[in-house]
Amino acid sequence: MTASPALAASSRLADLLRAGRPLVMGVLNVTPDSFSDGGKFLDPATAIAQAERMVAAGADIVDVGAESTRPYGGAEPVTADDEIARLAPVLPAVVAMGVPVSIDTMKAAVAAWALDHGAAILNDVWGLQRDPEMAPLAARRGVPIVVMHNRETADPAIDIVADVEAFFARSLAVAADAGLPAEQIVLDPGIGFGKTPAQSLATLAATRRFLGFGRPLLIGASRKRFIDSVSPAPPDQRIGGSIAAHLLAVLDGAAIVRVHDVPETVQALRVAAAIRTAE
Ligand code: HH2
Repeated sequence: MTASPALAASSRLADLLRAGRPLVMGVLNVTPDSFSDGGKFLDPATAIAQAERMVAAGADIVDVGAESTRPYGGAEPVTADDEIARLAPVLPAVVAMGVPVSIDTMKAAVAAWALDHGAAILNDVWGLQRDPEMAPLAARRGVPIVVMHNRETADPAIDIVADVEAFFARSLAVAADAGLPAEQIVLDPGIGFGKTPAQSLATLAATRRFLGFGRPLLIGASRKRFIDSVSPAPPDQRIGGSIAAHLLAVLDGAAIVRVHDVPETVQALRVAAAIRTAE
C-alpha cells in the first residue's frame, strides 16, 4: 500500500529532524492583516510565487496560515469557511512543491481540511488548549504538531519562563489524554504572544531550559516586536534582529526556526555551520 502524501511528508519531517541540522520553516501568510506582511500574499498567484521563492532558497517546511494570529492584538476573527476559502487555491499548490507543509490554524476543522489536502504538520498557536478537537485530530492522523505557548494578555509581573513551562506541561497532559504520543509534539514558547518585549527576550534566553521537556523546539522570533524594543525598526526591517535571535536559538538547541526571510536565514545558518565545522 502506498503511504498517503501527508504521512510520507510527516515521516520526512522526522528524517529531517534526525539529520541534526536546524530546519527553516518559511512563513506564508495568506491573510489581509498579518502583523508584518498582511495583504502581501492574499492573491493566490502571489502567494504561490512566494512559496516557490522560499523553497528555492532552502526552506525545509512551508507554514501556510490564513488567519492572522496577530501576536500584538487586533486580529480580525475569520470563520473556518473563510479560512478554507483562502487556503483552497494555495495550499495544494504548495504541497505539490514537495516540501512538508504545515498548517497554521487554531481550528481543528481547518486543520483537518488541510491534512486532507496534503498538509503534513499542524501548527496550533494555542497549544492544544483552545479547540478541544485539535489533540484528537493529531492523534487520529498521526501527524506532528507544533504546540505553542500563548496567553490572552501579557502580565509583566509574572515569571514568563515558569508560565511557559506550566503551559507546556498542561498541553502534554491534554495530548496524553487524547492518545496523542509526545513523540509527535514540537514545542514552541511563542515569542511575542502574551509577552512583553522584555518577556520575549527572557523567553529566548531560556531556550535551553525548554529542552528539558525532551521534545524538539521551534522558535519563531521573525520580525517580532522585541527586536524593535532593542533596536527600533518597522517589521520589514528587522531581518538582522531576527537572524541574531534565530542563530542564538539554534546554538542553544532549537531544531526549527520559523521565518519570513528565508534566503537570509538559510545563508546565516549555513555559514554558522561551516564555521563550526572548520573549528
Ligand atoms: N508566530 C506567528 C504566527 N504563527 N506559529 C508558531 N508556531 N510560532 C510563532 O512564533 C508564530 C506562529 C506570528 O507571525 P506571522 O505569521 O507573521 O503573523 P500573523 O499571525 O499576524 O499572520
